[in-house]
Amino acid sequence: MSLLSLSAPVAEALAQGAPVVALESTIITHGMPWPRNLEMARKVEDTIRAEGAVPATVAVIEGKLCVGLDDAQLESLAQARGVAKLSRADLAVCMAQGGTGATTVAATMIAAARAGITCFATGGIGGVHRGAEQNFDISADLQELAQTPVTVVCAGAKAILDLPKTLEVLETLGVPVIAYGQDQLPAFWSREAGLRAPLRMDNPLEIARAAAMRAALGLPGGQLVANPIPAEAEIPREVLAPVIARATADAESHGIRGKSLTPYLLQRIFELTEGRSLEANIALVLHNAKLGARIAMEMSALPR
Ligand code: PSU
Ligand code: MN
Repeated sequence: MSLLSLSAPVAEALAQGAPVVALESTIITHGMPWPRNLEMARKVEDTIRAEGAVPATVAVIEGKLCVGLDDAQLESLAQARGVAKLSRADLAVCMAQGGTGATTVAATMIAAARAGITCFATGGIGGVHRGAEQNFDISADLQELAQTPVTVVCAGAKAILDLPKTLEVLETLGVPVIAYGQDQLPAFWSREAGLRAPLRMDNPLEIARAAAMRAALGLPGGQLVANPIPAEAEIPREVLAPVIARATADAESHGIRGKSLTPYLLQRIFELTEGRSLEANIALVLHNAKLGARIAMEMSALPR
């Protein structure tokens, strides 16, 4: 029995060595409200197709680890309630029990690597949470980047995190953090985090070559590409700072922790910005899908 359930377009593209971009599903089930989540998921897939690559949204459906969903599967996932949020720790358990769950960045990377997909586009990765020195909340996404060979295109770590600590952990784990087209690290809803990124690259070919070189050296792990949100969609850091402080304080006073923290903060920031954060989130995901497709195309064109 094959572990993965590949959609027909994904199976065909992989067999031909054509470019494929993996996509996560937690952003659909836990990151955005219905029906904007479905609209976003469809647009992201269309953006990747328009660039000439094949999208592969990953999720566990009734125990099957699906790589590539059809429109009906996408729609039922977007509408579902109480879906599990799966990471490295619980992916296999959910599959063994025949459950249904959305994959985070970590679980999506695991599925992508198994399928032979080397490029993955998302919004933001998980990182080191504020107060990590007390609560030890560090996303499993960081460990995954250290061990699974997938290039992940995001818009930087979410500004709800402790960004300097997130960069330190990524450095310790040996994960290249590459700002795309600028020196500053982008911070999800804002173009700049007020921190210099460790690395900078300016075109998809360089990023594809660096991934190939990493593989040739036998180094485990992936690369993190941080693509700044388009200027017209950004929410400046100064505007967001008090909103994040308020959302974080609310999470604390309601005792929200663990897996629920990121979804809670995203929802609270959505309310406090009257929906502006969602518009920015959608814009940055589409922007990342486009860059992810271009990187996947350069990867598939490299000599093997
Ligand atoms: N990016 C978004 N929205 C999201 C996420 C990422 O724009 O909801 C999800 C991803 O699936 C990521 C997860 O892996 O949040 C991180 O969760 P945690 O902090 O619990 O590890
Ligand atoms: Mn966490």
